[in-house]
Amino acid sequence: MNGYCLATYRVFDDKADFQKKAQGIAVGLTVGSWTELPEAKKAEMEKHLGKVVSVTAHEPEGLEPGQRYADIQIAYPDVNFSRDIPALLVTIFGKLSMDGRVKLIDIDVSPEFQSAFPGPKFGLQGVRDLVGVHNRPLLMSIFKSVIGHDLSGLEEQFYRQALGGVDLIKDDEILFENPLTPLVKRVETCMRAARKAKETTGQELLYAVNLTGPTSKLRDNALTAIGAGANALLFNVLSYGYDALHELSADPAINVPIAAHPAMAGAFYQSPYYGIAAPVLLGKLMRLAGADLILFPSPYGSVVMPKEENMAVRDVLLDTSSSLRRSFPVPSAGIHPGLVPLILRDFGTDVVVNAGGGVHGHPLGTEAGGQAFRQAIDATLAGQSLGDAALQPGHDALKAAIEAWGVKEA
Ligand code: 1AE
Repeated sequence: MNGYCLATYRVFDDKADFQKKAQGIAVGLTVGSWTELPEAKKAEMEKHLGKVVSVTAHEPEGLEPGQRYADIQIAYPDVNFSRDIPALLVTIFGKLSMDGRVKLIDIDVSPEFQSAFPGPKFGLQGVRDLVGVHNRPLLMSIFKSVIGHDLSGLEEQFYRQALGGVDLIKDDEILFENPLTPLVKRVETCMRAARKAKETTGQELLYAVNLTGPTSKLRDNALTAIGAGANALLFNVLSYGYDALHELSADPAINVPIAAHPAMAGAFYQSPYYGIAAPVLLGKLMRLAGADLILFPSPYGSVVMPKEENMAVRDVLLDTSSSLRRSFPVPSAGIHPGLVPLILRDFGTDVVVNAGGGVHGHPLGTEAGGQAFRQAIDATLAGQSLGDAALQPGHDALKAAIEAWGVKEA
């Protein structure tokens, strides 16, 4: 519908008249009241009135109490809100998010609304270009054991990760500005380690430093990090809000990719009855706000997102029908080399394999951790089982990883 943003809700209610409920939402979140308005006023307010697009009830015979629901789609006139994500979210799911068992399960913004958002500055292709890798999934490693470590500890950790053949290294999301590893010194130290590792590996590497601090200082801190040599940023989007990400990603001076961390996402998407569905929360809104890489739990690791939901997030990030650049999916948490066949089966090659413990916890050390992942990726792309690949000469790293963590073959 031209000039309207669409929101779809799943509303659970054992008794409600869902048509009436839908009308209540459409009117309540737009003009406030309708039937009581005089005819002349109605004509004037018509362009501001939300419209019920569809109501699909799920109420088969013998339904358990608490399971009766309807999917309700409402169209909201663009003219009611400014072209920013806070205004959109407050309109479509502000007060409503607190009004009973209702979950926002989809959003379709109008082309006019979307035109205010450039989306990811680099996107999947741009990130591939920066690291010079086009024919395989990328590999990212996460700094672990960072709190309480000084710069020399961090440098050694960075160097070991880089030697293992990873394409990206990201800060742990819980590393903030601190006296032991302050931002500028941290970036300088890590980028020095990256250059040193490149002498051996010949490989380009992105370091996503954690962009933190009060909202009013984010831009300055990003520019300071970039000035010190940072070639990527990590950002805890949900604790700041999508608009903070949008401001950063749309800023021409912030000319490095931004990786969105999903910290706090579980508070929004996990309940079937409340919150915002993962494909909207970690998919559509993150891409719209400009995240180049998006981390989210996988269906196989230590923090698990149901498979169907996970594939829906993937589909949103890789959807080529959008005019926005694609965002790189980064299924994460508890990933080890034995999961690589599953990740590649479900995501194909346009994925970033990402691990912290699965790199640093490798029995032969951090460097072998990266190597084991690269060997697992190469073997899977070649159609070889990890068990067979591990027996090949030079594959001790993969062999040790499989002995430690096992394999889940696709
Ligand atoms: C879903 C985010 C995962 C993350 O940020 C993280 O640090 C994972 O660490 P590992 O791979 O589970 O050790």
